[in-house]
Amino acid sequence: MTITNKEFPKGFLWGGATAANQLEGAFDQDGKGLSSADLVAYIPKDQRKKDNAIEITSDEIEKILSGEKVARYPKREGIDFYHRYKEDIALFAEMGFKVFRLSLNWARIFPNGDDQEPNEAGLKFYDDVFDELHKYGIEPLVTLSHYETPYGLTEKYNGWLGREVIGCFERYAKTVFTRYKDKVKYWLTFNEINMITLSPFTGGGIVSDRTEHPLQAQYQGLHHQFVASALVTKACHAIIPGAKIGCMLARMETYPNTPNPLDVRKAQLENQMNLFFTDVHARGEYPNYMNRFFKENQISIKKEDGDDEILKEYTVDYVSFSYYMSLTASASPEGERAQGNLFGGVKNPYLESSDWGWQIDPIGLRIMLNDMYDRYQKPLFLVENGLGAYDRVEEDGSIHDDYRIDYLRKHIEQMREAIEDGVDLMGYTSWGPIDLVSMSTSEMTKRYGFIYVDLDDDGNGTLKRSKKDSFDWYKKVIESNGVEL
Ligand code: BGP
Repeated sequence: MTITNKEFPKGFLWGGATAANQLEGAFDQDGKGLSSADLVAYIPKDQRKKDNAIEITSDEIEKILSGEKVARYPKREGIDFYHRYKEDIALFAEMGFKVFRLSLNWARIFPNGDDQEPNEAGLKFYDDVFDELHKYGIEPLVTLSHYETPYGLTEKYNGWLGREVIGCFERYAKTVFTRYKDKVKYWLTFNEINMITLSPFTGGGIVSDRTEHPLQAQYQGLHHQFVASALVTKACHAIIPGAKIGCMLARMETYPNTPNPLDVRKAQLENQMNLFFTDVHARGEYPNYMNRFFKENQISIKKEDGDDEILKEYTVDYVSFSYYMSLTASASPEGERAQGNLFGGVKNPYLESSDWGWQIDPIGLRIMLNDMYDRYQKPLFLVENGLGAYDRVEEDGSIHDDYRIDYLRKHIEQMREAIEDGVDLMGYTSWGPIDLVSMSTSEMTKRYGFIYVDLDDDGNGTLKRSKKDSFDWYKKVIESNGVEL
């Protein structure tokens, strides 16, 4: 424990972040329809093409839907939050959470995505979760779409490629704003909206082999998400006075490998390609630097009359992002590659990496926060950050995760520095406060939690929850409002 004597601003929102598809389980209970995440099967590491298991082909979909057993489906099972949310929320409350980030599983509420009426059982589940949170004074922070596009929309429209999906999303959002207007005041539209251009099925329910020009399809789907995000921002303000609604980006701060102007330019370009998504949300228009990319890749975005005005008028209240690591760009193809969560780059010799090759860079967080605040002049919210690691359970059941404490402490220190630099940071929700299924690997062994869940990669385990050392540490951090790190 480090004592800093420096408190975070009053009302700073400390907590943790999750997503329905990695947490809830109960994928087919109480009227829920299938979502994109439910189709993602577990592909053993040695059989994976890339370092992730989240894309899918038409053939694979057919096999899965015909009942052919591909492997197991960890995201369908989650960690059974659906039935254990009371126990889990009590543990979050014990840590003193001020806020809990969760997503609503769209297909739990509109099973096919485009149903005329919502599924009452789905709405009721989230009512119960919000009531439980409020019992302990925890504010929900709700993501409307976290890789959970209802599969029915893939069948009908190839996911977000279809403009019709904007209307379906609006209906869903208006339904939940109306239903939860007295229970939820912090909202996010799309989790890591840049995912649609990295993994279009996970990010937007788009099956690439059903498109003629996959890149064009990704950016067209993204345009529909931008318009939908702006329209629901408008609806949120109309339905819930005083609510705050933001966007969310997987932020990748990218450094040049050397002062060689070619490397500097490469890093600039990669940062632009990453910031493009928040630029549209926060500034309300497509930035000029994208024109060249669209031209060189024969991408032409089909817009309808009024789209530009909608983007301009309904910008977000705050900008949120995930930050796990930084990247380094080199104009020359040589050099040792660093691994990342769908992102690459060359290895930065000044940084250590996690067991999954993600380069750990707390100072990069300070740099990024300064840059983002400077760029947007809107409040920022760090809604995902953490260390995916292997945990060992000792014979007496204890788990000594000092490596996790070290990672989090260093990042929180840099957040404080950024606040002192003048950045307006609303809060911090570390990723996976309770162990959950990994997004990129569909495994359980990559753990982020303060709370351990007894479940392995093959789905064996009692699902019992237990506290790691980091549990008491984070409790103190929150209790002291960041003074005791
Ligand atoms: C983000 C996603 C999360 C999450 C996290 C950690 O990209 O928004 O859903 O899981 O990364 O990634 P992983 O689970 O692959 O370690």
